[in-house]
Amino acid sequence: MGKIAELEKVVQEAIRTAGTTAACREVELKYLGKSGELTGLMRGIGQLPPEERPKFGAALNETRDRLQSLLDARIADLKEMERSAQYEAERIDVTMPGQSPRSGREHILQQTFNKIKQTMGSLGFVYYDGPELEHFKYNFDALNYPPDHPAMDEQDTFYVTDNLVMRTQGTAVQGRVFETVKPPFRYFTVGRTYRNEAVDRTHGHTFHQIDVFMVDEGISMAHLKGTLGLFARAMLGDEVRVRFRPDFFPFVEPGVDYAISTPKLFGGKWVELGGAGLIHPNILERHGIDTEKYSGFAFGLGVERIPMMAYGVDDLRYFLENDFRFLEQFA
Ligand code: FA5
Repeated sequence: MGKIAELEKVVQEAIRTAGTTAACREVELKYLGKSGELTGLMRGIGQLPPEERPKFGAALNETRDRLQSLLDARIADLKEMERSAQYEAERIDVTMPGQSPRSGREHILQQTFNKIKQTMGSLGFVYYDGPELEHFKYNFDALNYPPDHPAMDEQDTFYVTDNLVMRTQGTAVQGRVFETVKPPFRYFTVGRTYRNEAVDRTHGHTFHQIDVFMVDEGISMAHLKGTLGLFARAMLGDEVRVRFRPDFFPFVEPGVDYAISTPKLFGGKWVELGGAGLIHPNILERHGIDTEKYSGFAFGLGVERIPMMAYGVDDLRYFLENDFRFLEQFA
């Protein structure tokens, strides 16, 4: 009995000083488990006189039960302490200033492309994507440029081979479309264009153009004017005005250039946007289209000019320089 009491004290102390639940498990294994020391005492029961055995057994069982409850209570306490320590370590200070993630947004030119596509799509025009590295014949020949015509000098470009150029105008897709579809049709394209140009605030060597053209019965300058007016208002608001003046492009007859003005910007001054006209009969005939029945209009303009007019940007070089301070303004 003395041994039981002695061992009980040892185990009580071991439980008291066990600092973690893992240490408690060790105590349990060492003293209370199947091959623990307390159970070991039970094995000696055979050496006792028979009349003492029940008392000894009962005392041993009671002691083990007491120690087990003590241990269980200690484990519960420690678990609680460990959990609070973990909470404390993982605590989030909600009063700390936050770090807002940098959110991306579409480039202002991409926003403009999307709006163009939406607007022209809603007017029934089909999008066509042509290559930036273009055959000379689509960029010039198919557009009714006579050989060595000075109009080509206005669009001096980057030759990659004798027959391949970086396209100077979105109008180059016309020949590709004319070769594959028969009228009536309405198409538009938006994309990069290139010119070997002295770069300044309004001219880049790399820029973007939108080109629009349609062929149908009875198409006249009135359709051109109406479509361009709609387009300009959709892009720049209802106050925008459009002005046409005669101009020459080999692929239209009559040809015009057109400018827009809005009361809010650039003091209401006229700003040239692009060229337009009725598609030259030579081009229609070249593709076997009956010019007695069909006629068409076309217009093309610089995409950069649209956000320049919408936001009062006075230098188109900003658009391709990727300066966040500029780009972040266009949410
Ligand atoms: C043309 O490119 C004709 N293809 C437009 C056209 C289409 C006329 C269909 C008739 C029928 P132009 O060279 O004028 O035309 O250029 C049209 C517009 O593109 C210009 O008004 C300007 O807004 C823009 N642009 C031209 N060159 C540059 C440049 N280097 N940098 C930025 N924008 C330019």
